[in-house]
Amino acid sequence: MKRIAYVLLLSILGPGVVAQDSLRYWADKLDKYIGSSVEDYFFLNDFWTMTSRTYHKIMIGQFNMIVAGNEMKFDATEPQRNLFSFTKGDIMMEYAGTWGMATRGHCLLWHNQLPGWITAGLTDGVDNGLYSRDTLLAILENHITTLVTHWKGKVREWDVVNEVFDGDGTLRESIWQQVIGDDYIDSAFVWAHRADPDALLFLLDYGAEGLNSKSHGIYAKVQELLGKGIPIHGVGMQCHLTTNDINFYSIESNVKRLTDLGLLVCFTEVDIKIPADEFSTDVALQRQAREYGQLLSIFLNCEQCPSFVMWAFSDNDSWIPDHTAGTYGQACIYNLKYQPKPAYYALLDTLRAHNGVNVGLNTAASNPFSIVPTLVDDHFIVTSETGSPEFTTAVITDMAGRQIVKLKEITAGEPVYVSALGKGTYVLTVTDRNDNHYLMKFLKK
Ligand code: 9MR
Repeated sequence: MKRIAYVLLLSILGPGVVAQDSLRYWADKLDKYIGSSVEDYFFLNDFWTMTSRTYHKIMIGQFNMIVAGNEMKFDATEPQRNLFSFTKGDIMMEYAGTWGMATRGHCLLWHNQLPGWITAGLTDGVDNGLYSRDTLLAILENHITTLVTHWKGKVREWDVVNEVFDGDGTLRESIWQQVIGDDYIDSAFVWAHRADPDALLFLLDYGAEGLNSKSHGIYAKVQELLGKGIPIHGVGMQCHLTTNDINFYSIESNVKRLTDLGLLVCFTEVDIKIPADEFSTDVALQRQAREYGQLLSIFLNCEQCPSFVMWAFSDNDSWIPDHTAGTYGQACIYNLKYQPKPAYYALLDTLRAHNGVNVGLNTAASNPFSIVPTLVDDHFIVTSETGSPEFTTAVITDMAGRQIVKLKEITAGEPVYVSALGKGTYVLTVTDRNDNHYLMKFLKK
């Protein structure tokens, strides 16, 4: 019954729903995947509401990649030993197929969202002897093989091991680690690869986007795995970030050292949360927009980075408010009512810029200054539709936030020359006498 409703909904939405000039449109042109996690609510229980219609319109219109938020995890897929349940995951993978989206599979192994029959092997977090190493290995092999075989050819990227590190870069003492030992990671990748040799296999974690103890531990581990010939293809950076607290330079460096090993890097659960005392302020929303754009640019500048996936696209569906007891929120690119936020336009403009279109970051929907800078080869001109405001500075930074050029006292309408700018994507920030900032992202060819 629910499946019929689902097919009907899709036919009502119609093929025209795949939007032009959307995130998806520009990402497709760059051979990149941009996506979002989805929750079963909009697939199973809430079909006929306007919200659901809006939700699917955005999902299909803006994204070319999908990941199930919960439905392919251990507790959802094997609630009882060797009794598998694939229905919800199937619906989502089918949806992806219908709408030409690529998929991520999340996740084969984690310490959370395990069924009770597995967690029964721990007492107060410590191995209680219920399972021997051999038994738990057999359980894990069966789980991984069954899932990957079931979705063979349908999942592009599997999150094989999720959050297996502690903050200090050592392996987390999960049930897998305690009962099996550290080599459970090696085995997990081998089994996944055997079941679908074409799937790309990832190790992912949170809080390890930049250079820190955890990411050093991950770096050492993936080097070790590669050295042993274990079939791992990439590292996932979850990117649950906080506004005003992101070191893009550090993230870029970490991406580089991992891709230098020949690995792929995916941004797999992006959101940028705002503290409650800054909710809905222009300053916070504009800053968040810049940050989304910067993160996306790091991704777009990286040839070995295929997928940029957000953990929900609307503040209405985000996990952040619950998880932080309301002290943070507004982390997504659409608001509670599914209206695009400045962050959405920042992603759109960043994608346009990487397609060679020079665009102001503050597009019609969010441009407070009516200033239209244009960058032609070695110079740019800042003009204003509202007269000729005076500008104090123009600063050009690269996508890691490093300042490349700073110019003082620029005048509206007059060309400003920027020589010595190498090829790449930059952000131009122009500040007027009232300390209003205008930002433009551009590609120097
Ligand atoms: O989005 C998921 C949320 O609905 C669940 O309640 C939560 C349970 O831990 O898991 C969320 O997804 C997590 C993801 O699987 C791994 N990284 C952190 C995500 C947010 O908690």
